[in-house]
Amino acid sequence: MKIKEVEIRTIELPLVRPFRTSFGTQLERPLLLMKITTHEGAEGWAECVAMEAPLYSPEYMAGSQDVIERFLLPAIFEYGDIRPEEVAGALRPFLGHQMAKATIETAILDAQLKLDGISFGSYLGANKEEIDCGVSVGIANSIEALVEEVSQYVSDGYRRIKLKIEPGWDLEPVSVIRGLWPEIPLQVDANQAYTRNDIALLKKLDPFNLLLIEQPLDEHDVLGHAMLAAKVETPICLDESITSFEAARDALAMKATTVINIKPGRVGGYLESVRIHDLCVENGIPVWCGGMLETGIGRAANVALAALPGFTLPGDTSASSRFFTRDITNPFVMEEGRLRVPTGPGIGVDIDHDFIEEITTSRKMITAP
Ligand code: NPG
Repeated sequence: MKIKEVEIRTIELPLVRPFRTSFGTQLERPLLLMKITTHEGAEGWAECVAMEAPLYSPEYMAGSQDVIERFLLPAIFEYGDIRPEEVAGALRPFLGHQMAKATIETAILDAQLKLDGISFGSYLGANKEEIDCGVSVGIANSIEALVEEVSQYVSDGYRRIKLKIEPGWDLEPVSVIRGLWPEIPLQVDANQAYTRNDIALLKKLDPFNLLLIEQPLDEHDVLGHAMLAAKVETPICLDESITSFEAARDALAMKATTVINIKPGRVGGYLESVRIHDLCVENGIPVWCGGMLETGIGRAANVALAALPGFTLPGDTSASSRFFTRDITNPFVMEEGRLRVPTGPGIGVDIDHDFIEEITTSRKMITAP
């Protein structure tokens, strides 16, 4: 496939409610959208999951756009006729920037699969038609507000609740929610907010029968996670630390993680995600699909990935309405706590061009030389 033109837009979607994590509060979701057009007449779409500021990962929107325009796209143009499976190799000389690389690979994959008439799910190896949905619940202003929000999600049908935690907002919210919903699959996510000195505190989460504690320590402290995992009963799950297949392989070898959150943007794309999935399946390690406040474009591809056999835990693959009043695609609507895996070619969703136009904050066209 040969790329003719690339459109890069920034858009900004309002969130239905503020989303607070240990690294900040978001009121809206600004993001980078990419549309590629090929000489064969195909169109491919992808969104870049990088946030506006480098608070979750070193990547950030303007940086991703810069590296895409300055280095990554020129390398793809120079490659010429390219298949999705060749994109990672073509971009390998440039270090890091997994989210930017994932965007390009995903857009090319979408275009190729549309040409071939194959859905993302079939291509990746999905064996489910629908997937169980979990929901991520931000840090609330009070326990009462948290209980109200969780009640809403439980009555919406979500099959797993993830509470964001940080020092000072951990044991109490977990014990209250567990007390009110003794049976619900429950897990917590600290986004690196603790240190090795907090092992005794994190051990106090053991009685609450949590599915897992996600990324309690710094992303570089893989050994610290192994030390923690040896001391607590609750499974430890790495997110930010897993930036590639190799990082996953090594973290497993160190016993720093017994569950893995796979986020395609964080690891450089869906093909790398499948490699990590396969590694985990071989090693009997359950995986689940993380979320980064994706619109319907990113969500569609995530839902397809989450339908692979090793994804045995519900992911952060919630309905569009969890974050947005209006999505930029046909919305993902949950039924009985599940989302249907799109079956159309490529990511398999309809793009709402009018709405995208309305919320566009910048637009740039890049034509292949
Ligand atoms: O459902 O899309 C979603 C959000 C899930 O909590 C969620 N994501 O740390 O995993 C995370 C967190 C996140 C959100 C990370 C935004 C980075 C940016």
